[in-house]
Amino acid sequence: MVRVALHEKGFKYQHKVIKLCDHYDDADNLSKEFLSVVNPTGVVPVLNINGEFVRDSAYIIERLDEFEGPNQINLWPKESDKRQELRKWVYDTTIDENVKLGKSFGTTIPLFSTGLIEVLVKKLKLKSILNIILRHPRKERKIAFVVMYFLSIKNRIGPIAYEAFVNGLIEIDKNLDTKDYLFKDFTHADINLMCCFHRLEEIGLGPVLEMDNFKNISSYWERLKNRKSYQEGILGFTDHKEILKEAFPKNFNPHLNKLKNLIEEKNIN
Ligand SMILES: N[C@@H](CCC(=O)N[C@@H](CS)C(=O)NCC(=O)O)C(=O)O
Repeated sequence: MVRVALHEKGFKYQHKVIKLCDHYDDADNLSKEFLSVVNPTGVVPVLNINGEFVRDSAYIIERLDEFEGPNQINLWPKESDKRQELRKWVYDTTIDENVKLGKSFGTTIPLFSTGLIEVLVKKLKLKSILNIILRHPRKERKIAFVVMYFLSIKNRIGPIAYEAFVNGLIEIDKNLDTKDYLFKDFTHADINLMCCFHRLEEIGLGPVLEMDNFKNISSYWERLKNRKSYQEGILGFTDHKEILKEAFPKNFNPHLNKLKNLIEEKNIN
């Protein structure tokens, strides 16, 4: 999300990819330096803006928008009532730390991605799991990684997210009835949805975005994919095809048909 925002604004930036503890044995995000200097909560992204480490993607993008970039685009409106409305959408479509997983549209996505994370966690050495237990500052993530390592949650956890996911799509579709983007002009909330939808495609849930029940979502998704920032910030950057193939063979996601049925049941059109 932050990379897409940087490209939308046209900023030049340096990036450093670090090794996360759910992917790698030699985790950078649990190192003493990372936890003491970069981010005490042990997560990415973090953006160094003029010497200040700014954390949490939603807050980072709002801060970034205070600067005028070469592309002269504003991702946030000026008026306070519109900012208030956008803030609601932004936090609804990201991993908001104050919301229980699976209770907002944004927090449903990591639950559907559990299959991917579990494949990675199961490859870790036992020593790395002990490192997570000892050092990870986030209790709920620590527990999730340990359970994924010794047991399996990938098929059980998705259903928790069904309701908020479907309601989120209904709400998004409704909002697009008269507009090309959620708020007429492209904003921070559209960046979040670009990333959520991209992840859904990666994990085999893309077909829900094409359903006839949603009149507006598939053309909106096309519009998002046609932005240069999608190419530059997402497609040109991520490369985890092999691991996706392993986690979701033939791009099959076990939740797809259940979600489609639920959408049909709600008789949305
Ligand atoms: N609310 C945070 C969530 C950040 C987050 O969950 N980052 C994940 C990667 S997408 C992470 O750092 N995971 C490593 C870990 O939990 O140990 C944000 O939006 O920046």
